[in-house]
Parts: sequence; C-alpha cells; structure tokens
Amino acid sequence: MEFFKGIGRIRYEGADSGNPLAFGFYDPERAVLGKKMKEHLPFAMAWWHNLCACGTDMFGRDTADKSFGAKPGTMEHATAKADAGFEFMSKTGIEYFCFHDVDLVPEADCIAETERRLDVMTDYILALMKDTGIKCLWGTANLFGNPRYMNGAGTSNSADVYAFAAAQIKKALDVTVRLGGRGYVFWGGREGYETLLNTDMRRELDNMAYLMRMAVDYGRSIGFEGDFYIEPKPREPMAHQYDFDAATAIGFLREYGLDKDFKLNIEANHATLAGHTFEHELRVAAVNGMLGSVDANQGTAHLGWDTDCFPCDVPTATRAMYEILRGGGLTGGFNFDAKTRRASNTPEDMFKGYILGMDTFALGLIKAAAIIEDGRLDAFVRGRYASFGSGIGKKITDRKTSLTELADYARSLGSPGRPSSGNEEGLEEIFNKILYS
Ligand code: XLS
Ligand code: NI
Ligand code: NI
Repeated sequence: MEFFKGIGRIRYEGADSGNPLAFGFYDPERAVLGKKMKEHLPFAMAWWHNLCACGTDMFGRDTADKSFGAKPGTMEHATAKADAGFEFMSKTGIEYFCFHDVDLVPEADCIAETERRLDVMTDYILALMKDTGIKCLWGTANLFGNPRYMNGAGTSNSADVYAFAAAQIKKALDVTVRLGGRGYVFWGGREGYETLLNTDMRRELDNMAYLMRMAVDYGRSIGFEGDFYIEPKPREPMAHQYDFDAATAIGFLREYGLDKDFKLNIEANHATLAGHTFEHELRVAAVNGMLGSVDANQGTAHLGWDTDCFPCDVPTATRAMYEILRGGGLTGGFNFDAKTRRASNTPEDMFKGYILGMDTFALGLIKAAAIIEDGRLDAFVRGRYASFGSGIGKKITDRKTSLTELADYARSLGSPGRPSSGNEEGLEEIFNKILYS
C-alpha cells in the first residue's frame, strides 16, 4: 500500500527549480572534497518525530493524522508506521533510521509482552531493510516517558525501576544489534534532579555509570561493535541534567572508564540550551576524540526549550560542517531529531521538513568545503600560534622548560609587547564572502 500518494521520489533539481518537492542543493552523487555528498551526509529519519508525533503540545492535542490507516496503539499500526517510514525514506533517499524501543511497538503492561512485540517488529523491519537497502543508524531505549521513570532511570531512587531500565536497555541493544545499528544512544532526559533536598548525587552518578558499564559489557558480549553515545542536554525535562554538555559528559565518561566505548551524539538544540553554539559542542567533542553522531535540528533562539525545528540556518550548518570535516567526520550520521511545526500538519509537510534539513546540510557541506579549500582561515590560525614554533615557544610546545626558565626569559624581555590581532571581523568577512558567493 502506498501511503504518500502523489509524492514521488524526491530528486535534485537545483535551486532554480520551482518544484517544492525537489532538492535545491542536496545532490547525493556530487563529489565534495573527493567524496560523494551522500557519504559525507549519512542522513537518518527519527522514527519518533516523523512517524509517531502528531503535533500535540502542552496546550493542545493532535493536529496531524499519523494513523496510516490503522488504529493507534495496535500492532497493525506499528507495522503501518514501519511501511510508511520505509516508503518515506525510499522517496527522500534517506538511508538510515533511528528509533526508541517504544517508537516501534505500543508498550504493553508487562515487559515480557513488550519484548515479544519488539521481536515481531524487528523481523518485520529486517525484511523492509532487506528490500530497500535502508540501514539502522542507532537505537535507544525510552527511559523517560513511562511514569515509572519520574525520578530517573539509571538515577532513580528505586532499585526496581533501575532493574526495569536495565531490562529495556538489554532488549533495545538486542534489537539494535539485530538491525545492524551503527550506534546505541543514551539520552538522559530524566537523569538529573529537581531539587538537591531529596537527591543523593554521588549515588545517582555512580549508579548511572554502572548501568552504562553493564550495557557496554552486555553489548560487546552479543557482538555489538559500534559506538555507544551519550547525548548531552542541560535540562528539560529535569531542572538539572547530569549530561549537561559535551565537556561534562566527557569528564563523566573518563571518570568511570567508559571513554573507550563511548562517543557523543551532539544535538544542535541541546547545545544552545546549554549556552553554547552547535559548533562549540562539536569542537569539544572532536578535540577529545569523541565526535560520534549528530542530532540535526535547530532551536528557536528566544525560546528556552527544545523546539526541535528542522535546520534551516545555513551559516550554522556551515560552521557545524566545518567542525565535522576538520574533525575527521562522524562515526555515526545526521539524525533529524526534528519535527514539523504543529501547524505544518500535512503529509507534504513531512517531506518539506526533510527536504529543508537535507538541503541546509548540503549547503553547509559545500560551503565548509569551500572554506577549507580556500585555506585562509586555516592559514590565519596557524600563523596566530606561530610563536610556539621556535625559541622559547618551541620549548613550551616540547614541554622542555620550567617556571624558572620562563620567569627568567620574561624578565629578560621586560614586556611581551602586544599579541597580534585576533582579526575576528576580517575572518567573518571571509566567511561571508565564501558563504554568499
Ligand atoms: C530529547 C532528545 C531525544 C533523544 C533520543 O531532547 O533529543 O529525542 O535524541 O532519546
Ligand atoms: Ni536528540
Ligand atoms: Ni532533543
């Protein structure tokens, strides 16, 4: 059965095409820096937003119909969603998907039944993957929606709830491995606290790390060779979340010896919620060898929450792609953790969201590659630190000096003079010239 009637395969037609259901910039076969665009940009569909979310917000109910001809909450609906999802991915040329366990099947009252349903759906999805060549980017367990997780999952005060979280992770890992997923994500939406007055922070951190340790051990024991990811976010839903930002998550992973098995999944909107930029978070991940995957979306600057808009900001996508290219690329991909606005409630809007996001990152890739090929930014940065290439600077670089020698050197100089200009305006001008020419 065809779900998106009247919408064919979305093709590259160029920016001048008047066709709203065509790519203006994403040209999968085009070579950029010696690699196909589609290889630079392994895009993924987020099962939850695209196939499950119907526009509900805090103040109003569904605006979009995602029943796909079946009754929501049934296994028929679960399979209809999968069929619609694979049709959607085939038509947009998206080669990967990401999922939470309970995006795939309706959760049952008992965990054994949920697991049985997951087994059925895994078989069903495997057949669709075989037919289409579409692959799984990453899987995860939803450890925040069910009321049992109101005090957290790995950081819950209840040992029984902790055990349920473990059961869900174990099964989500089984499913991810069966689907050949590249990664497995931990997003700690409820792993934090509302008030310190009821919180044993040390215990919660230790318990959360132990749950991740057990997940790594189990995953490796069943043949999972991909990366585990932490997806940092500072708050929402909890007032304070432990995986605040990239730097905090990296410190946590190192403290508990998890850094060999984990990388980061950086979400643009989470970066801005943490008071950073998307590119800042990517740089922190990259310089620490933790550049894993990306949740591609964007926030609404003046709102303080995770609005999960489809990315449309080309300068930001360019800065992000610059960081990713310079950081050696992702081990994961670009998951559109994004939803159409509440009022964009037609099937066509679903396609337009992905077209916008894919075109934005395609442009970002093209422009970031142009900046790299241009070379002026690189040359400036190299020149800016040139003082560390010779003389006393070389000694510092080689770690061959001491505080005493440096103090003697400083005294002999009298004054260091003024360091060279940072040239920020000049560099932004170069950035703009490349971006808009
Ligand atoms: C929520 C998160 C979530 C994760 C997966 O803010 O972005 O969607 O990506 O659990
Ligand atoms: Ni996300
Ligand atoms: Ni998010």
